[in-house]
Amino acid sequence: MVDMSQFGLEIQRLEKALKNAQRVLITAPGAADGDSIGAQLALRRMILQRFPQTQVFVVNDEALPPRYLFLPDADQVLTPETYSQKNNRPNFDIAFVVDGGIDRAGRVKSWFDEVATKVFIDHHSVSCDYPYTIRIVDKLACATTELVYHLSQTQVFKTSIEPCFAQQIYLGLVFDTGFFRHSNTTPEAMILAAQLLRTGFDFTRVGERGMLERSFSSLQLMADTLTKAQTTQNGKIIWSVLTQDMLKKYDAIADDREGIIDHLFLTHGVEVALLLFELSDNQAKISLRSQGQLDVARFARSLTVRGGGHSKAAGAFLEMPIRGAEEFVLKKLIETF
Ligand SMILES: [Mn+2]
Repeated sequence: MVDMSQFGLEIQRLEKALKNAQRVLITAPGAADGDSIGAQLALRRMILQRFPQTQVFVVNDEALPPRYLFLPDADQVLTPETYSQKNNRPNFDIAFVVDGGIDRAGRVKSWFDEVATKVFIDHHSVSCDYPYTIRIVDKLACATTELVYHLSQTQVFKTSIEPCFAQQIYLGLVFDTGFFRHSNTTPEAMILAAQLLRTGFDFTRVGERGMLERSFSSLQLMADTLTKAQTTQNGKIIWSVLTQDMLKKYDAIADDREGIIDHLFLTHGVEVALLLFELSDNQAKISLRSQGQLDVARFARSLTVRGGGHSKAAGAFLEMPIRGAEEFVLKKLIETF
């Protein structure tokens, strides 16, 4: 359960900084996902509502993935290029990074570094040495938007929960809990979702467009990858390989592999699923899912120092050609299984 009273002092300092702020920067690591984009846009709304003297800029290193363009305020998400077309030199009074640390925010990091008040809002359990001014970090929140919601209901913000704000928060909840099925799902998160639904936004659309929709090329890539899947150990291990040639064939992008591992894993009788993805001639990334018998985070770390994750979902980077990686990982997996 998220308890905001632990952040009393931080919230006081946040209020003071926002009262005196003109220009506000909001960012997040890499390409936005459902939680990070929901959190950034909801935060923007709540700041503008309570501190109308501010100008709030949401700037991400990479452009917003098309699947999120349906979200309210999606047109407010800028890249360093689109920001610079319309604005002067980036200078801000307060900057926020949400859903992950500033070290992965690409080109926006140098902008953030220069800002006097640096705010970190997150639900990951990463320890980082970056000198943030204000930290609102709670591992118990299932999504950053859950934390942002609780912040929005403190005395400082008292944000009114209207349909636009509600669906931004809701997208983060469904994204990070996988429609309330991952182990991070809490009764509190479901109660919050129910409250949000009462505002009457189109939750079917948020779920389908923001979570499930694929481009046609991505659909073909998935079909091909699933067709090439193989099983071993009486169907308990399933794996498939996705190469750069396949990406080219379907005119797909790396992001289009999202969700394929879930289809492999949700095959009847499967206990461990493995997807190997060719990054370049000599580099591969693997994704792993497990029902729980095999700790795939530990397995990933046994392959390389560049491996890790959770016991049921993990990944690793391997410095080897894709077919070599396939042979290496599969052999290790069968030995460990
Ligand atoms: Mn998140």
